[in-house]
Amino acid sequence: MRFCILTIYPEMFPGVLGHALAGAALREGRWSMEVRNIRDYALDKHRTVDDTPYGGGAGMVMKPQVLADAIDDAQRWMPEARLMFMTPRGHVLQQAHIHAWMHDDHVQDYIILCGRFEGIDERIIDVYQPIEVSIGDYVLFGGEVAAQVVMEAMVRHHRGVLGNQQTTDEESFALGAENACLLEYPHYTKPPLWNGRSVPEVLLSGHHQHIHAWRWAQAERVTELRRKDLWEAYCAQRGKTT
Ligand code: 6GU
Repeated sequence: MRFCILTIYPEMFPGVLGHALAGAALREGRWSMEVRNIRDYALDKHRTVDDTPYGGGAGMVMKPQVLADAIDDAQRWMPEARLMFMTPRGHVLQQAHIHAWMHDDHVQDYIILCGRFEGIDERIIDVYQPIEVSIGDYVLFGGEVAAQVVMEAMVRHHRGVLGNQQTTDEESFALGAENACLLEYPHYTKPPLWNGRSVPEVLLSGHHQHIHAWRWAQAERVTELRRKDLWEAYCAQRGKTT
């Protein structure tokens, strides 16, 4: 799996992805990342990448030709790559998207364009038709952190990166699969009694069927309480009444 990142802040990468499991997998070559500075495609002596918006208003807009040259260069390098543009106007990222992209065996290359300022010239979107991706309904300074969120979610699902495959498999009943999903059940570890609080008896029983049933019931309960949207989708899929 290969990523090509287009940004005016290349020093922000690999960022969090240089550490822990993702970082180890990067060093082992299980996934790779090439970071290109959009500013390198600016031709004037000040290396200008932005300009004032037509029609007036606050903020600056990234210039089309500089972006086009950066994207063209990345696409020459990765002709089959999926092009993504990080923007709060995009589709809000869901685990189902990660799942769909990861299981498309045809495309394992991704070019991720990180926007800054007020945005990019709309004609770039018209011409290149990137997948526009947001990580939630709030506004960040730019797409760099969001790109790392998308990459971490993908790297995490990449074969051989997660040591314990069961961790993702088990999530197919919690958040994870393409199906409607539930939030995670509560977890406990040693000691059995901490600060006067004990661990639910069933988890100490060694009875795997009972444990499974308890966890499932807990996952349903927490999902119904916290996330009516997920709960309704889950019930609809299972023909359950809410
Ligand atoms: Cl992808 N970019 C920015 N600038 N803000 C965001 C976002 C992306 N996703 C949520 N907020």
